[in-house]
Amino acid sequence: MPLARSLSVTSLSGLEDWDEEFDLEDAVLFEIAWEVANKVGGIYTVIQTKARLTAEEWGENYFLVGPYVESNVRTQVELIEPTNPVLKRTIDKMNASGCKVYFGRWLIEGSPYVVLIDVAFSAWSLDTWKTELWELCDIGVPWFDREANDAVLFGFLTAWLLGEYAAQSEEPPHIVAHFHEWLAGLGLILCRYRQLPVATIFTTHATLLGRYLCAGNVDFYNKLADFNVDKEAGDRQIYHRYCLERSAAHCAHVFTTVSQITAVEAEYLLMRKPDIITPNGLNVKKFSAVHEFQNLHAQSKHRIQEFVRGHFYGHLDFNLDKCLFLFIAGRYEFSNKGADIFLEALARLNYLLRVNHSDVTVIAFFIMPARTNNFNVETLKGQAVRKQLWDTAQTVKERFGKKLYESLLVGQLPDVQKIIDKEDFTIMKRAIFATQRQCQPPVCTHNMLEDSSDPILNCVRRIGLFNSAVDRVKIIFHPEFLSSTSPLLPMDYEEFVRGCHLGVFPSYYEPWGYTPAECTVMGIPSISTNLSGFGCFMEEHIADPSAYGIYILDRRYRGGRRVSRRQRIIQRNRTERLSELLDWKYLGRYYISARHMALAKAFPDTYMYEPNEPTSTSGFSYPRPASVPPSPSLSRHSSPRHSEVEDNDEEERYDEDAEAEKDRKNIRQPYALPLKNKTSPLGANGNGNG
Ligand code: G6P
Ligand code: 1S3
Repeated sequence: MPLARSLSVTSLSGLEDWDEEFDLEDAVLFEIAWEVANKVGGIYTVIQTKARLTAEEWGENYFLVGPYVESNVRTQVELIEPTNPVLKRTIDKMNASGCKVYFGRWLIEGSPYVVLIDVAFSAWSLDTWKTELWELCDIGVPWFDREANDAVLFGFLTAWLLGEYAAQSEEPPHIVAHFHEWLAGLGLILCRYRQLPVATIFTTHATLLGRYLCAGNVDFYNKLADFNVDKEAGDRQIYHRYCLERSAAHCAHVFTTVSQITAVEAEYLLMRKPDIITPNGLNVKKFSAVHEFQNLHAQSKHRIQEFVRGHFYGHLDFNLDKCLFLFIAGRYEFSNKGADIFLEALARLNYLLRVNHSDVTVIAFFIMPARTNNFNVETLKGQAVRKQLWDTAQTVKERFGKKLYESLLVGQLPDVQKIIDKEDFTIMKRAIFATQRQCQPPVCTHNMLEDSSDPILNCVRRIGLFNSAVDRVKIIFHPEFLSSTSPLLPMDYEEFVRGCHLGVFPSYYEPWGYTPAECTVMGIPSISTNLSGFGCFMEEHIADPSAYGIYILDRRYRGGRRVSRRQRIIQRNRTERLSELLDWKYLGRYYISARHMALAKAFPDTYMYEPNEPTSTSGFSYPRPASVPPSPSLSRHSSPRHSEVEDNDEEERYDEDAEAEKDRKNIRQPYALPLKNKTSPLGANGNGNG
């Protein structure tokens, strides 16, 4: 019998002390998800950003398994011959038996290997496999549920892959298979049923029932303990999906979810308490110079300002330098993502700005994809008019420059009365006439297919924010994800976020919430809620989140405060300093723990798991910044001037550096703080062995 190996991970308090004695040499890791090389939502971001760290740990023995989607493969995957001889035999065997399985490298950071399975090619087996599923565990999948049919095909094919891999191995293999979300869950159920030598992990990124119940106007969090889950799932015609999800959670050696709040939800709705919480990280890019990311903000902001110049042509009666850009982005779930609260808050903010005769204008962007018939004419025209004005200015400038040059050549100053001639005036007047507009700047940039029933547009109609001149809050609804090739706003999402002043994500249902986390690592302050995994995580680990630009709402209305440019710059610096907390370099340890726990449960003779390892994210706290708080209501200004006027940039930079230095001294090693609470309510008490 091989020697038992132990894993001891000191604690959350010492990043450097991560003492890992697990010998993974003969083990292989398969990570299975519908979103491998296939962008549908947030799970894609988890897998894509985590890949580099996992590939570093597992090297040649790490394989991501996902569906084969031709358009994705063409742009993201380099198909190659399998490098691992056992996997090559496995894939050859499956392909010889009527499957289509591909192998390649996913062209992302870490270049992980991917095994992509063409589920449509095996659709002829659907009925047989559905019958087997019914006979095995009484789960009947209706013919009309396309997504569930895909889940059945994907599940049987992934279980086949893992079983075949075990069969093709010469030595008994140590396989870890990590399944994400219900769509991949059936593969796990079949692994356990067939008693494959596989250590299984199931991670849920949201529960099916949670998502459905929250979207349906239910007092979700207060009634969590009272739901009749079978009935609720049946009423929503998702009982078969729910059964797949719940079985996967129960069959797994290790069950994990992305946040404490979803852990509680899972305990009530899936009836199993997660063993470990695996919060979502990001790959953080740190800049060597302090100002580098501030400069990126300024550059991106100028590009958004250009778009605004076009969108509001003929109505540009506000000062763009005093214009703040707010945004909400994500899957279009109106109330789950908090778009309803955001609109209500904007209506109130508009009122406050108007009655106070403020010279600040707030432009709120809604980036949420909906069904459309492409851009609308008025929006495209705005950008065309802006471009025409730019071209006109360039033409006049060139003619002006030429005349000036010629005059200087002959040793004369030009006659300023004549240097712009009649023709110049004519083209300039024509350009100005072109900016006349009979209608208000549009709220929506696209032709909506369901315009009359669209929840954002209906709410805008109710609160009456139609981009009129008197309103200090303007709204732009862009019902499509951003792209750098767009003729309207040619920026990718990251550039856009960098150019904004605040991300607003007042979600009601949000297991984690990548959007505020992405803002944080780019140094952009954000609003989230204490109903989102991210918000709770930050509240737990940062002594004063709002001092760092992490505003966590408890879904109660809070009024806006006047904040100067200097304070915004300081706030961005502080926010960006939190990014290491969200880096996979740090958060990846929870995935490592989950794998070790699963290996120890599945192969107890070979592996031993010591539960002194952190099994929840509790245990450290990021201190309050040493420097003055950013809010005018709390801070004392170094000079009275700051309270009234926007500062000039040179002076700001001086303050900014001093501020950063003070904070750096205070938070040099955030993880070196004493452990607050070693015993987590979600300790290592999994019940997945049965
Ligand atoms: C960055 C730039 C400054 C610019 C400032 C604008 O800090 O480095 O040059 O003045 O952004 O900040 P604001 O919050 O007004 O967009
Ligand atoms: C889910 O995606 P969503 O936007 O449907 O998974 C994400 C990744 O774990 C998570 O960040 C998000 O809160 C969930 O809701």
